[in-house]
Amino acid sequence: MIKIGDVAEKALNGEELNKKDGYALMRSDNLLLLGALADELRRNSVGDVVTFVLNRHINYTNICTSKCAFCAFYRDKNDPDAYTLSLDEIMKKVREAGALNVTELHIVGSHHPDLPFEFYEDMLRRIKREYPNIHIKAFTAAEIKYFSEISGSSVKEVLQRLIDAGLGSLPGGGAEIFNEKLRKKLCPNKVSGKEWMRIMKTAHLLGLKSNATMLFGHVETPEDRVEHMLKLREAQKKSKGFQAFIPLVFHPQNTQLLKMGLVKTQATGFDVLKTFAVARILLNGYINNIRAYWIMTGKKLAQISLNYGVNDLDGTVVEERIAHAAGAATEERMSKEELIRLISEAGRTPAQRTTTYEILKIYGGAK
Ligand code: V47
Repeated sequence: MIKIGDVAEKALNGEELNKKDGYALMRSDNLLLLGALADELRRNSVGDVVTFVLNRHINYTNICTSKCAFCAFYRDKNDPDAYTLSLDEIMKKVREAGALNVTELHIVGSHHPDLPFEFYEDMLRRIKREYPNIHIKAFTAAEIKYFSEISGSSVKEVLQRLIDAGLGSLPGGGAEIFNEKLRKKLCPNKVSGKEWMRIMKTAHLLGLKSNATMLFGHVETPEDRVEHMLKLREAQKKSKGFQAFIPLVFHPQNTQLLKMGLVKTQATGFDVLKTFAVARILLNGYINNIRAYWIMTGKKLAQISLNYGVNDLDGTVVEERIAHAAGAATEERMSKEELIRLISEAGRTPAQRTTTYEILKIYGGAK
């Protein structure tokens, strides 16, 4: 059996960890050791600065043909609470965001059966016409594949047309968990893991940066998580296009997974911190930004995760629908002041970043 101390030594010597090392880490209950190791690797690679972004999320529609078993956000066209925002309604939200001085819009929706591809191009063009300096991070790889299907264009053409219309980067959603057998149960109507990766590779070749997520705490095993992270590490060696890894804590309320009795609980704090620490240990030097999406971890655990390999706390968000449809108890927005307080009280240096991780402003320094 692999000893966790040996894996730690290997990691500290800068040796690349393999799958079995990863399994040993993820199977370990020695959270303090994992945390200390992740913290040391984080300190060596990115230092004490913890970044955040001033952003606003916009979910343009909840009407979706994909119907993933983990999702509580989607609706059928005829459901009473189904919605699709018009371009004018989207612009109203964009202007609200503009007034808050956000630098980033995070725009994702679903697989809408009727909207033409031109709707998405028009959306980007209208935003950019009024706010040429705002960064638009929009459309998951799953949406990109869907746009390619509805437009009859290749993924590359779709991405190029969106870039021409003002797309700045891709968010990391839709990755879920790469195990294809599980995906057949969880999201059979959506992009496969392999396709997700291929779309990201194409995007990176076109010069777009992207993030990568992993949805965890549902039916996956600890080994599935490790394999997911290692697939990202291998892809990153070639493309270098992933800017951040964001483990997303599964919320079961109102989902098929809960209704079918396949998931009854949510990942515990222990499990969440362990997953962050293992992500840092396996990805350090490859994807150096490990982000806590506080909407899904909760604010307090997000703050503690800063001792478990995390160096980035997402942003102001303003409006969040996906996790809240599934029972998230967090607020939907966090002020810049609160982000700064969480970070500095943890003894770290808060810094506002752009979407592409340039530092805009460093705040005061740690206590
Ligand atoms: O892909 C869906 C997840 C993702 C649930 O790249 C759920 O900057 C928990 O990707 N419980 C969308 N999670 C969110 C996302 C994201 C968020 C913040 C920042 C970035 C970024 C990306 O939400 C989906 C899916 O994996 N999700 N349902 C649920 N019940």
